[in-house]
Amino acid sequence: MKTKELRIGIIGYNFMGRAHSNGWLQAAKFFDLESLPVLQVACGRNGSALRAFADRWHWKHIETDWKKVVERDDVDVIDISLPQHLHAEVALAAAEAGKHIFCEKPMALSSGDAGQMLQAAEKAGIKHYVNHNYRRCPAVRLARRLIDEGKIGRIFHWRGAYQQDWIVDPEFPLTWHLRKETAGTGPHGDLNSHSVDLAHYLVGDVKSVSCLMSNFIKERPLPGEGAATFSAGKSTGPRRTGEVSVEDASLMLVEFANGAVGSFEATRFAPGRKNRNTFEIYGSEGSVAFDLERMNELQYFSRRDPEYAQGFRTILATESSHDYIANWWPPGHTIGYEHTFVHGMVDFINAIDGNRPIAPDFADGLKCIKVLEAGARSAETGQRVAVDSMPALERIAS
Ligand code: SOE
Repeated sequence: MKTKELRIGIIGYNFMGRAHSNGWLQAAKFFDLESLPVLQVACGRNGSALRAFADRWHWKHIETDWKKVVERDDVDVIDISLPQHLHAEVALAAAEAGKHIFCEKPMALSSGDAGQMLQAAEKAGIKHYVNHNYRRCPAVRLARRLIDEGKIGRIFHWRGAYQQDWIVDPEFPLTWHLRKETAGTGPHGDLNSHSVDLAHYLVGDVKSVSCLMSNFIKERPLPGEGAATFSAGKSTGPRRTGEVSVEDASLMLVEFANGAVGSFEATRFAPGRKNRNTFEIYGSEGSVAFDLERMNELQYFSRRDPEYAQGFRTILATESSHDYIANWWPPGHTIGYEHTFVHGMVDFINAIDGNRPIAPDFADGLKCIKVLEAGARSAETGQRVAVDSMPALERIAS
C-alpha cells in the first residue's frame, strides 16, 4: 500500500477529461510509482454532466467553480483539460497557488499567454507539462533512439502531415474549434502543434517559416441548428449560422536551425483520414517513417544494410526493449492511443517524485506556439517569417 499520494484536480470533463482520467487511473496499475495519483476533484460548469463524469471515473469530489479547485488544500496537481483559450487563466492561478500543472495542448492561444504561464510556473518552482502525447508512443521514442544513435545520420528532411476529416460536411456545426476567440486557429494550432512538437523532439529547433492557409467553408450552422436537427422540427425560427473564423487547412515550409528543411500539412478536410498523424525523416544514413493510425510500427530504412538487402523494414515497437512496453503486455500485444496519456502521467509523476525536469514543459510549449505564430504571420503577410523575430503578443486570455 502506497502512503504517498498525489492528489489531482481536473478542470474539464469532455474528450480530454476522459482520456486524462483514464491515464491517472491506469498509471499506478501498470507502473511502479512512488506516489499514488488520487482522483480528488473534478470540475466543470454543468453540474449534472459533471456528476455523471465523476461517478464513472471515480473522482472523489466535484466543484463547479475552477477557482475553488485551484485553492483547495487537498489538491497537488491541476490538470487543465480545457479548450486552449482557458488555459492561461487557470494555469496562472494554479502556479500562484503552488500546484503542479499538467496542461493539454496547444499550451495557449498566444505566445504572450504562454510566456506568462512559463514565467509564473518557474517563479513558483512547480512542475509543468504540456501534453503533446505523441512523443510518448514507443515507436516515436524508437525513432528518437535511432536518431540519437546516429543511424539516420545528418537529417535533411522532415515531412509531417496531420490529416483528419471530421468537418468535411458543411452541416458540421460551428463549435468552439472553429472560432478564433476560442481556438485561436484551426488545424494549424490543433494538429500542427503536435507535429511541430514532434519535429522539435526529433529534428531540432525551427528557424523560419513560410505558410499558406485556406478556408473552404466560410459559414456553418450554429450548434443545434444543423440540417438534421432543423428538419426534425427540433429548432424553430430562421436557421442560424455563423462565420468560421479559423482556417480549414494549413501548409508550412520550414528551415530548421541545423540546416534541415521540413514541411507540415494540417487539415480536417481529408476524407478517409481519421487521425492520420504521419512523419517521415530522411538523413544521410537512413530514414524513418511513422503513422499514428499504425502507431505500434516504425518504418526504418538503413543505407548501411548491404545494397542487395536494402528496403524499408517495419519494426513492431512492442518488445520490452522499447520504451514503456515492459510495463504492458508481451511482444506483439499492441497498445493504443490511451496508453500515450498513461505514459505522460507516469513521466509527470516521476518528475515530481524525483524532482526531475520533464519535456515538453512550458518552455517547449512556448517554443511550439512561437513557430505556429510565425506560421500564422507568414500566411497573413505572404512573407517568410523568422521564428526569433516574433514579438511576444499581448496576453489575450479571458
Ligand atoms: C482534434 O480532433 C484532436 O482531438 C486533437 O485536439 C488532439 O490533440 C489529437 O490528438 C486528436 O485530434
